[in-house]
Amino acid sequence: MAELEGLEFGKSDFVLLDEVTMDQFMENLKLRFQKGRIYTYIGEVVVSMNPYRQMDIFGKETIEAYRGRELYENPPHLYAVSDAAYKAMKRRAKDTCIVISGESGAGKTEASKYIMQYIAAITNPGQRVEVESVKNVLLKSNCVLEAFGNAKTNRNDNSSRFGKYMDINFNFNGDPTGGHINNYLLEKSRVVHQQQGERNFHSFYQLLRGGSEEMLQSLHLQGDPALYVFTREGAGAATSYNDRSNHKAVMSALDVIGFSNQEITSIYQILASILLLGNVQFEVDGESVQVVEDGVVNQIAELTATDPDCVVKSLLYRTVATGGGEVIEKGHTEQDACFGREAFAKALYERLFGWIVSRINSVIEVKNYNPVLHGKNTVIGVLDIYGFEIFDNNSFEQFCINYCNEKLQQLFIELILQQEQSEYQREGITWQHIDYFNNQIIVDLVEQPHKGIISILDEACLTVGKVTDTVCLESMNTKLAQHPHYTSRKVRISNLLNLCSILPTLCPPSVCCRYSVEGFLDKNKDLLFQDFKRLMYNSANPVLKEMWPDGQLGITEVTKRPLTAASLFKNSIVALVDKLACKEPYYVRCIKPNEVKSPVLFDDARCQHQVAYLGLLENVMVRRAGFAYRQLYSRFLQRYKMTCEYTWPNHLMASDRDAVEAIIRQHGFQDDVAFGHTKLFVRTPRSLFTLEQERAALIPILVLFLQKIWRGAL
Ligand code: AD9
Ligand code: MG
Repeated sequence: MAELEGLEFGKSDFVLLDEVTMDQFMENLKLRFQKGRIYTYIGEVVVSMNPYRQMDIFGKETIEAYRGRELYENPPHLYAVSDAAYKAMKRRAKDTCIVISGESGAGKTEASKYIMQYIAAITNPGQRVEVESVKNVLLKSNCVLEAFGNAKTNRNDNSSRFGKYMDINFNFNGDPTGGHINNYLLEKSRVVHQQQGERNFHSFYQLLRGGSEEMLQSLHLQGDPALYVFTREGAGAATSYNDRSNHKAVMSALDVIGFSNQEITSIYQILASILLLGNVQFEVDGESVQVVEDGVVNQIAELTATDPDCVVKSLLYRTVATGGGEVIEKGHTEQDACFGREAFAKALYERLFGWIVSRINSVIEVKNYNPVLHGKNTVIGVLDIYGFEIFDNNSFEQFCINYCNEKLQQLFIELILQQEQSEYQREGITWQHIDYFNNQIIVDLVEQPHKGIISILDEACLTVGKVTDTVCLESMNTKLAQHPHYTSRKVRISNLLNLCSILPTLCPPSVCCRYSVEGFLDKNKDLLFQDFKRLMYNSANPVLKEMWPDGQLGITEVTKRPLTAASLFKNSIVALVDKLACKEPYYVRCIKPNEVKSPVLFDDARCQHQVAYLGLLENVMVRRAGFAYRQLYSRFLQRYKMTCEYTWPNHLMASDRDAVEAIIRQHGFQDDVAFGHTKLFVRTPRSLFTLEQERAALIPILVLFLQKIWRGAL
């Protein structure tokens, strides 16, 4: 067993602080960070500091030390909470989930990888081939999804630009049998534009810098990101991410996962087509718009297995149905052509990403599962979603990401804080109410039907005629004028116009998150001309065709408006929250120690702000006033009655509650428990541990005893 930490490392659980004040909390957090103790508990919640350096606390030996142990037997670690989630799943057949939250760069994705590695390491001791292969695919999928879904931002060199929720399925042995990945709102606008200092998705640079000469030649590419409009802005951006070696890793991971050669080639052909699309230029020629250079278009046509004339046509014209049902071709303006080309590039990438995820899912989905033969199929979910972001210029993407974080924070509040408090009240346990900020008001501001921001945006998108972002902002201003968390200004600050501000809970009270609504409507409509869809559906490459099933619809058949981007996102987040809410949750709350990626700097103000918005202090208060464990009297009695002479084999007391009281008294735990109406509440897990140990020691004696009875020896 690993050594427990000495006091010089501070308190390993914030619950043990002398006083629960922000000062003491911060002092402990800082001390532990400085001493290289990056994990600290609040009960079962792990508070994790990003160390910004490699630590020797991961790997085989440490995994062994945590395997099967209880939380309080070892120093705090992600492995301990992973084990707790695994044990709950295996012993009690509970579906569990591990929710990792924190702002951008706080260490969520790294944490999720350690959790996955731990689960992979402790399962399948028999090394069964089919289980090993599932584990392998689950681990390898990370590398592929990161390549296509992550990018360098100004806050994180490897920032997740999509949300990821992965379910791992287990059989009754506790071995992984498969899994499923849900992805959320990829930030596809990055494909065509990046902010200064940022990059496009890693996959492009990997291909350009890591692809062999032969590969690049076959894709009509040259290995320099500065040559392509979509990658040139980020071509010089310094990053700790190694494109070359990661390209190799991705190629090998695709192979291990089971992508065929044709599929792998298609993936890179699509990436190349996107890069080339960025270099297509238009010019106005008299009345009409032309493509400047046919060569690039021919290359795109070759890579997408389509007809060059059709590519040109879809870039320059759109097919529309007139009121009378007549189908005509309408030439684009230069502006429309540019808009169409960018929308096409974004959609190509988004569909490619979605297809990669579903292809991985088809490999890992649980097949031939028979509950009668294999027992209950249980699940551990791991959620790693983009963190809360405030940039100088915040747009639709930040609005969605921040809404999602508010929603997850609300789930945390509901599950950890509200539920605890209301259960104590229900059970009649003396309890001092703790005030915390309930962020329902912000969630409502965004998602409420009719009055919420998403509804207002959707309404503007559905209105026939030219509704501009400014008009939509005015509509928000009217409808939300009285809202305490909404303000708006139509001012020019640097180059931003048309701002609306939301005062989120997930940032310090003095700061509001200011969004520029320019482009909101276009991004919400997410319009892609049907001509591109048809072009791709008619590709001779079956992989590409499969990604565009909606391209088979004729122009007059497309009548239903698709849901807007914000509504689709909202629906997926609501579904995610429902999914999480029915599982037993475990939390990892990540904190970023500073803005400069330093392993030694503890920025007091930045850390305190994160502690505040994550509600960690309230969490400690609830936990301290609260009880680590609770159980119905009948269940508790059944499990521990053998440890007490008054209750074994049966008790003669008036109620189960009295019998439980007898067990507690016999062990001297009176000060550590409270008796509710229907449940026993235990403050520290140590009492329970003692009972468990006694029970474990008694079981062999009992078995022997029973065997003797059966044999008639007694
Ligand atoms: V974002 O919301 O996707 O932008 P994350 O996921 O919270 O963000 P990430 O896990 O990517 O952050 O961590 C950022 C960087 O911090 C990593 O690339 C590492 O360089 C560094 N990091 C984070 N956790 C660890 C760790 N346990 N050990 C070493 C770490 N370095
Ligand atoms: Mg991440």
